[in-house]
Formats: sequence, C-alpha cells, structure tokens
Amino acid sequence: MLTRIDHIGIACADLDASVAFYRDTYGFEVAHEEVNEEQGVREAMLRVNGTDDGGATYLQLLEPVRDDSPVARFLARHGEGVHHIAFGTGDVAGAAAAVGGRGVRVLDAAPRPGTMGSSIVFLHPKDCGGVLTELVQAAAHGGAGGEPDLTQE
Ligand code: MC0
Repeated sequence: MLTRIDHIGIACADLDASVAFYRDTYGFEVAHEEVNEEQGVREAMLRVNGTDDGGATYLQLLEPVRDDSPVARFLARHGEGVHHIAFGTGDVAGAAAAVGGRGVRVLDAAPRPGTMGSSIVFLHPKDCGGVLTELVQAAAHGGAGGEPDLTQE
C-alpha cells in the first residue's frame, strides 16, 4: 500500500537560497514550484529519482508564507531542517484509514490538496516516533501492484 518515499520535506527560511544550495552542491534541479495557501508554504520540488511504481522521489523545500503556518512555527522552534517524510500510495484514503486503525492520529479528516495535484494526509508526529509523516497519492498514477498491504496482518 505504501510504495515509495515520495518526498522529504525540508523547512527553510529562504526558498531561493535553499534551491541554490541543492543545485550548486548536488546538481538537483527544480521540477516544480508552487504556493499552497492552505498549508501556508511556498515550495520547490527537486526530483531525485524515479521509482519502480512509476512515481518519483523528491526533496521538497518549504518556505513559510504566513507566520501562523506549521512551517513557520517549526522554523521558530527548531530552525531549518527536516520537517517531515512522505510515503507514496495509490490510495491515500485507504492508507490513512488503515494506519488510523492502528492507533496513529490522522490529522486530516479527508485528504487535502498537496503539491502537483496530489492528495495528502498528515499523521501526528507524537504517534510516529517524533517524525511528522505524510501520506501522498500522486495525481498522475494510482496504486501499484506488489506493494505491502497494511490492511492485512
Ligand atoms: C511540530 N512538532 C513536530 C513537528 N511540528 N515534531 C516533529 N516534526 C514536526 N514537523 C511537535 C512540536 O515540537 C511539539 O512537540 C508538538 O509537535 C506540537 O507542536 P506545535 O508547534 O505546538 O503545534 P502545532 O499547532 O504546530 O501542531 C503540530 C502539528 C501541525 C504537527 C500537528 O504542525 C500539523 O498539523 N502539521 C501538518 C501540516 C503541515 O505541517 N503542513 C506544512 C507542510 P512538544 O514535545 O514540544 O510538545 S505542507 C506540505 O508538505 C505540502 C503542501 C505537500 O507535501 O504537498
């Protein structure tokens, strides 16, 4: 059901400076950039590699656009750094229900709009060993065969 690392979200104070660091240091290029007003971020997606379910893995650089946003609060408390990890799935609602059934708090009652037309839910970091965790269903593709099925024991 979870088929890949979709992205690692990294909180940064200056998106353009972070993009320059990842380009100049590692050679990663921006595949997509957008503002997500609901989440209060300006973000850049840097594609690292394709995956065997037809998706891809990205670095997601996140700059807050509002002082009351989760990323702004994270920066104020922790400074720049890894903000969350995101697992890709072909069925985000099903994956959220399965994980929620195992006692993990799902922070979104229904999937919300994520980057590049994706659907996302967040899981509470306090139920995930201190790691804010996101489940992502990409816009372009559905589920893939052969992945672990969390609905089965
Ligand atoms: C907060 N905490 C974290 C954390 N953010 N722990 C690990 N990783 C993080 N990123 C911890 C704090 O240290 C604190 O622990 C406790 O959670 C409460 O934090 P708070 O700052 O007082 O409370 P809130 O109101 O910020 O709530 C935290 C929570 C919230 C995770 C529930 O930030 C949230 O709902 N996040 C999901 C949405 C989100 O992060 N959106 C931005 C990315 P202590 O021990 O001190 O109590 S948007 C995105 O990524 C998109 C667009 C996409 O992927 O497509």
